[in-house]
Amino acid sequence: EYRYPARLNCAVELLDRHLAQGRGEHPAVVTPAETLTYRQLAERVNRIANVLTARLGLIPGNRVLLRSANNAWMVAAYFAVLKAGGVVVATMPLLRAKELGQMLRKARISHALCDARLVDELRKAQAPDLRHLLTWGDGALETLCAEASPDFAACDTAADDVCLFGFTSGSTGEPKATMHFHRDMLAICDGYSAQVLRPGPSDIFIGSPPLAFTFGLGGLVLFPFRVGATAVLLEKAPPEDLPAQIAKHRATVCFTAPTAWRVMAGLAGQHDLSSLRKCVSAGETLPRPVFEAWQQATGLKLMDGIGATEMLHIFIAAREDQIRPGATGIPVPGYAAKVVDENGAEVPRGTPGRLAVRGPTGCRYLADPRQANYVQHGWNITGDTYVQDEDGYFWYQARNDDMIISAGYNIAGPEVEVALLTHPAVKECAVVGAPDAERGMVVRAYVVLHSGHAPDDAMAKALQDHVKREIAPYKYPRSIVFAEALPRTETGKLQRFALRQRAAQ
Ligand code: 3SK
Repeated sequence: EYRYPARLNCAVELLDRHLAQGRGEHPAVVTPAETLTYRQLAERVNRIANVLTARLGLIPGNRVLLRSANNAWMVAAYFAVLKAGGVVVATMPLLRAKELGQMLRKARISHALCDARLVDELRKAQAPDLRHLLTWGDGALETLCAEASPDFAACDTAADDVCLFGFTSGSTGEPKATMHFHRDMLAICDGYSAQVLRPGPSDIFIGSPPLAFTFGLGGLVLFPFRVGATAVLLEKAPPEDLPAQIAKHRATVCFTAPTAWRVMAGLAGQHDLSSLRKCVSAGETLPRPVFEAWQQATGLKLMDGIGATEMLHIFIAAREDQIRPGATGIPVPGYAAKVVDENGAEVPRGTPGRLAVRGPTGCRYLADPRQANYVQHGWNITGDTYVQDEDGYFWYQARNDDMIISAGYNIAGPEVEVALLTHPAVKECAVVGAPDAERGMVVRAYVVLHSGHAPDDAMAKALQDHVKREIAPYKYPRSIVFAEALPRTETGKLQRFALRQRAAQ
């Protein structure tokens, strides 16, 4: 299904094609600072590609670190590297010198393009292979671009040349670089986007994930560009502000995480969100109360999906007419998924087990022995526990290491979280196992309360009783710890491992 020519440069397919087909004057990128049509963006891309190759000696296969918030220069730099046959290594703006150094060394990065506002940490990073560091926003790259030609002939890359290293920190340990090909960039557009999301050229995409996270790359750049639509890029998109931005830009497609949708549901009534057509939730499992709150507030169904940096993007989801609230969905066309036991044998429908998936994209870690854990017998083992029902729908239970075994019961932490979230005092929560002499583990909930609620024993008891009413009483959190905030990764994912460590102390 995903057949591409043997020679393929994804930048040509995603960007230059629109000029060749007469869509050069359509807005490609809108930011608070500027709006670029496809033609203007292509020109900037070409100038940067000329700077990279003619001035900085970039050759195909060189790895280029990009460091920026979501803006038009970041997108142009991204496509310039792709078009020149380089390998993009996009990094989260919040990363520090230590983490940047790990990536620079692991990926043997030779070139870096960086927003001048973020360059200090990069300069502090130890990087023996880094030969060129160029900044924009301070005039350095801009000056070279002004002197460079606006034309650039794309590098004649192969469809399966690596074009992107997506770094993932996983839950702990050394960051891993996942390698993706030029054809993978198109496969996620022609798979998840074309067949589940189904956008058109008049769509206006908006959202919060950083472009360095492949969730953001796909949702805010590749998917709109594949169909010649418009991407609104915001350097900061806190959920408190996103509804106003959606209203301002008349955005039609929004990508963000469940925690943001939850906040936005509370604010929806204050804004005109009538332009919105598609609301994608991923990055973490979507609790059913959030699905319901958003539907009640806007009449729209949140489109849940599970993706992974290893798989490049979402591989299980559902079109709006296929959504079953609470289920993640069914495999995106072109992917196969099953639930397996420890030995890789498929378990009966209705039985929890490890999710295994394969399709046009998949995990290829750069020089990392953990590859053998992730890909087993040709299947990607994502680290999630799922149940598949009789109709083929996949229902998330937990990350494999989020299952809590307490007095012989198997309890999925996220299920207890969903129950807690239906209590009006609970703003956020995370449930992990805490060691216990009697029961092996007990269910512990870390709870952030909405303002105006007291974090006292009476509240803890009220929450425990509430959970016992919502789900099987043996799952209730025997231990409740009130917190001001929960630890999250730079992509906004809950760091349950940090709470597990805290619970073990
Ligand atoms: O959930 C994730 O981690 C993810 C990663 C990459 C692309 C998309 C998603 C949802």
